[in-house]
Amino acid sequence: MGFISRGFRGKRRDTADSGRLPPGQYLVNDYPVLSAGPTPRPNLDTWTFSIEGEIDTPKKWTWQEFLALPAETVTKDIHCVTKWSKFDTTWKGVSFDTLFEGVETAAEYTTQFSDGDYTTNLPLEDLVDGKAWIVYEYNGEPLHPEHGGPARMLVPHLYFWKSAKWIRGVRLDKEQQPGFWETNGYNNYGDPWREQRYWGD
Ligand SMILES: Nc1nc2c(c(=O)[nH]1)N[C@H]1C(S)=C(S)[C@@H](COP(=O)(O)O)O[C@H]1N2
Ligand SMILES: [Mo]
Repeated sequence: MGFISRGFRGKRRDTADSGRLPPGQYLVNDYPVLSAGPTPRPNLDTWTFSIEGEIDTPKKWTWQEFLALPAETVTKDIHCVTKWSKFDTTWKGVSFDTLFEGVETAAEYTTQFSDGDYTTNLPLEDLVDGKAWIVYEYNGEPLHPEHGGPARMLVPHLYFWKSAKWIRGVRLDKEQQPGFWETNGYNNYGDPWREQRYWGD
């Protein structure tokens, strides 16, 4: 290992944006849809977002309460494990730092759960310090149902399967609980810069 010479790295940096594209990925301009099942259409009158599990008093917001939380607009590159990447996607939503304000927990892990039974797991530290959001607008428009509307996760520093669509909550876990793709052979962590696509990568 460690066979990447300075010359090789220098050459790659000459290519426009090469430093932005993780290994093995290619750029797309359109916005592919990747869903493991049908598109859920939750009723916003009964929709809630919760934080539960290892927390003394679970937190829960209705859709109206969620929209009233301080929101941010962020522009990020996203990377799907099926090898497409898309640069400069713009989203509006609430950061996990805002959602976790005042939360005390002994948990170091989390599981995100969604309408349609999709789950994905992440270390708690990957959700905080400006790394993750629950977003409800894409390019200034309400998030399309196929892309996870009414609200989805955005965790752009990991492969995009870690960004659960149709998110309904986060469970704080003491132990890691592999989610839907993680129990189907995909990597437990999913760092695109280390090409952690499959279990064992
Ligand atoms: N609930 C749910 N979230 C999901 C998925 C899914 O099948 N169900 N697919 C994941 C995968 S593999 C990717 S690449 C992105 C795709 O998001 P998009 O359809 O908006 O491109 O959503 C992720 N989140
Ligand atoms: Mo994906």
